[in-house]
Amino acid sequence: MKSEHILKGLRDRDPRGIARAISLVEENDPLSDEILASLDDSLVDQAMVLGITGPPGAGKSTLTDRIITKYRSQGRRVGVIAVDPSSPISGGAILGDRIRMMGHALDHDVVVRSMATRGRLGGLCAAAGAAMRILAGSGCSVIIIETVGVGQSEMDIIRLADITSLVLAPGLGDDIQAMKAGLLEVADILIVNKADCAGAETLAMDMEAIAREGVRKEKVETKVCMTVASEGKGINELLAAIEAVDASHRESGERRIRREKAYDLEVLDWALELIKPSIIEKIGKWDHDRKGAPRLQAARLLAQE
Ligand SMILES: Nc1nc2c(ncn2[C@@H]2O[C@H](COP(=O)(O)OP(=O)(O)OP(=O)(O)O)[C@@H](O)[C@H]2O)c(=O)[nH]1
Ligand SMILES: [Mg+2]
Repeated sequence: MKSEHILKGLRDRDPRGIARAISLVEENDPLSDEILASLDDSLVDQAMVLGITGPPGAGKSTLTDRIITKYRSQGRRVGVIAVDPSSPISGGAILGDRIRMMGHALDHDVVVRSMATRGRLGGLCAAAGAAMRILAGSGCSVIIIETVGVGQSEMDIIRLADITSLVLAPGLGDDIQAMKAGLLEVADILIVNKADCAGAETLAMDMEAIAREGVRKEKVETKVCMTVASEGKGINELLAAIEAVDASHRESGERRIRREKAYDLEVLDWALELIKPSIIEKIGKWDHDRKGAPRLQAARLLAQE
């Protein structure tokens, strides 16, 4: 009965049903398989997954909000996965993102999902991948993943995206420099937001230079866009850049390659998820002497029938 109810909610594309389905899969509920198997794979294949990453305060959520508005005006249904590095207890940033997307709160064709990175038991890629599949399977043809580009788990999650954009803004400080390097490598589009603020031109020139140098090994041209997200400026140009990258990735086969890598990443994450309970059970039952390095004990435990 429960299962029918959940599956109906998904079929009806009811935001609450979708949220419930994502939660169940995230919690590894026994219904997970049924939920995931009910999804239309062709919708998942066709959806465009856009990663938006960058330092705190660069304007990622404000941009996301503007991008949603544009896609909605084209009649497309949009899903958002907001990955929140803050504590799940304080919930500050989750609330922030929710509030900023309030403009779409009553729109049933915008489905926002927050996901905390801390305090979670399971793999983030597994959970985010499942959320992406459920959102796409329930008709979202655009899925935006917003992450603050810091930790490794966030670098991993960005690999789930078909297209990655890095949002920067002038005056965000030196710590950004360090993280930029890694992110620049994966970014297809460099967005200089807060173009209304001092230093934006210089930043954009720096980014243009970096884009020309070709930081990335496989080197597809990196685009640089300037935006004032708070005023909705530069959004049409940004969308055009996104569409262009998408088209070129589809044509060159890059999109398929990324999807395959992302798929493998999800499989790995799920495999670790699924094996965990049995290991925990083994450890619970294991009568060992706690002598020697724990690493050796772990190897012995795994070798045990
Ligand atoms: N001047 C100016 N302010 C902007 C612009 N875009 C966003 N802001 C402001 O910058 C602040 C941060 O914007 P957010 O969209 O929350 O930034 P974020 O990157 O999502 O931040 P986190 O989610 O906390 O990492 C807000 O006060 C926005 O109103 C812009 O283009 N120009
Ligand atoms: Mg944000």
